[in-house]
Amino acid sequence: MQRARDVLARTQEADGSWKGDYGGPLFLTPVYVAGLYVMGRAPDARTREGMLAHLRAHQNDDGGWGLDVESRSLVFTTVLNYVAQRLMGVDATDPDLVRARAWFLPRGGPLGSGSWGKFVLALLGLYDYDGLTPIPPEPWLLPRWLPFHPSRLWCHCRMVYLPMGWLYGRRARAVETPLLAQVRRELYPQSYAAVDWKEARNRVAASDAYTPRSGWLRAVNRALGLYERVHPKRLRARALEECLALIRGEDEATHHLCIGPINKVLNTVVWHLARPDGPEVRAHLERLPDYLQHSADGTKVNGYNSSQLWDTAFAVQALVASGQAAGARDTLERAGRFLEAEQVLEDSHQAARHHRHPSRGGWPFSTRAHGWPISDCTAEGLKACLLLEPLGLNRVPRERLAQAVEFILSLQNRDGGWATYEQQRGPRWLERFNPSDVFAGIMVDASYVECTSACVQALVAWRKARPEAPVGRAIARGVDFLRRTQRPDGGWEGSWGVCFSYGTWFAVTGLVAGGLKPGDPVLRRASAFLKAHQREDGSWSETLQSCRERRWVEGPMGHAVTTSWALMALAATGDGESEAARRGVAWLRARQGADGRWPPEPLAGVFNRTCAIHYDTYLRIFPPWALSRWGNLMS
Ligand code: LAN
Repeated sequence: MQRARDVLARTQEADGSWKGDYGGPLFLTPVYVAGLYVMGRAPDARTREGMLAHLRAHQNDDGGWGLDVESRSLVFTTVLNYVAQRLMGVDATDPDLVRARAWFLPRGGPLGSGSWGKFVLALLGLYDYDGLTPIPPEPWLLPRWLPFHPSRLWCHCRMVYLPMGWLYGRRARAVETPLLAQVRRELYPQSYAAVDWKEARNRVAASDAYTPRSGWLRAVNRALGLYERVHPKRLRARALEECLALIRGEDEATHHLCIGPINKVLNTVVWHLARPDGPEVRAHLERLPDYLQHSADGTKVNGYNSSQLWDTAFAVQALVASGQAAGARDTLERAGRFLEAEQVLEDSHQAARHHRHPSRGGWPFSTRAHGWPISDCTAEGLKACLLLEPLGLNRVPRERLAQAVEFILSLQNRDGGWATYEQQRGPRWLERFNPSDVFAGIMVDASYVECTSACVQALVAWRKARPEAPVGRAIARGVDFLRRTQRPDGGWEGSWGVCFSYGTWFAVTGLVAGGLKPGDPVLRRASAFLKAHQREDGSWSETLQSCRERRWVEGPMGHAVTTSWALMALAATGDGESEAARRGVAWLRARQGADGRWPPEPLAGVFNRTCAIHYDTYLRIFPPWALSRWGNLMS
């Protein structure tokens, strides 16, 4: 544990945070390259070399690219990464690109791609807008009370479809170049002129169809197709204006970072077309490099501008849990400063006009500048500050801690749980209209086990520090949500980590914080669930396939992060002294290297059930945290 703590201390940034690679997805880099190309730009030489190396490193044996670095090939990412490499100057005769073509051509090329791929290609003029299911901007003009008003979509989804609507409404398209003309000839199994675009709208290769298009969605698409033929010009102009105003709102609230890498690129392209060389474009270009990550496996576009706040809050908790905070005072002091510096202090400008929830008091996943605070990031930030308080290392003033609590309370859903950035706004049936093909659960921000547990834990910690705080009812409702979501097998499904081990760790920790005692049937079932999935060698192992198939799927090896989650959950249920826990701890200890680190293993993060994402600090945070939980129980 001492060596593990030293590793954490050594890898802290000067600003007190932990900052690392947040890669994994393989659809972000090509969108970035395509966006630059539409603007007549290209990555600088170092970035270009790094990106090419990254794509080479992650091409699958069959010649394609997966949705992320670990998954099987999709047409979506294979075609986009092929195009990105061509745009960065790789020749069509390059053997790896020849292999890629051999993979995607029999699957229809762009015609088989998931819908976002088709959109990006349309932007480049490599796919006809007639072949897209319509994404008109007009829904933004509908009355807000409608259950399907776009402001009710999950913020990540609506912030991607917002610039898409503007670009679609304008049929925005890159200036044609000889290179684009040539690439267009390479992409299709038949001649471009012979493509039946209407038919192409409904086509998607089996590899890309994770979320099937429902009858409901197909009906809406048909209706929108008819609307597109008759849409009034004046209405379109007004809708485009509304979209542009909302895009400006997003840019300003996020200091031009935008909520994520996709709308970051699309918004930049929007401004390039709306006001070429204007101040908006300049402001955007300055913030583009924030998303770039140069790593051992090349250069990639990160999934977020960073995961700093999240990692720092966890690092603090792991260090304090180890019971020897004294030895890590400097590290914790710096972390405390970082937490202080990144809390959001004000609501964004005209929040309601821009469909934004008030943000004062919240913590984002990354940095204050990002401007989108999240329920569980706020909860973990608050928990960390409250742990630092008795050590004299908390820097956040009382009233700002109270604002964090207010922020958390303002996000609780009617079902007692917490979603991510907002209260649930849309009905669950909106999921039937998910048009993305490759992702699940992108339409509605509904309650999650992880967010709910984190908020319950934070409120409990707050009540311990300030016994007069009126948070009892919120806690009780959260606990009730956690109870209700336990599956018959005793586990909980996680959404943002792989998968049942993550969900169960959160659920159990929240329930115990909320007052459940060892011996409670809920905890006994959870413990039995975990024990049933322990491997011969004492470890636990879960892969991304767990999230996709919604049942526990093991990999060939034990994973230190999965084992840590399982061990922490077991300890919380009261089974920390069981034989199962002993064997798990022994495995985890034996796996630590002489340098204090745990060796690399498959990605432990996930989103929207299908895409893996890398959390750089998890292998440094969770194993020592788990070991110390166990150590404390034993002493
Ligand atoms: C994240 C990153 C952080 C993550 C946690 C805080 C860990 C989680 O507990 C709540 C959900 C959240 C905020 C989250 C949601 C989905 C994100 C934003 C991501 C996994 C990072 C990238 C991903 C985003 C959706 C990627 C772009 C793709 C789309 C489908 C829009």
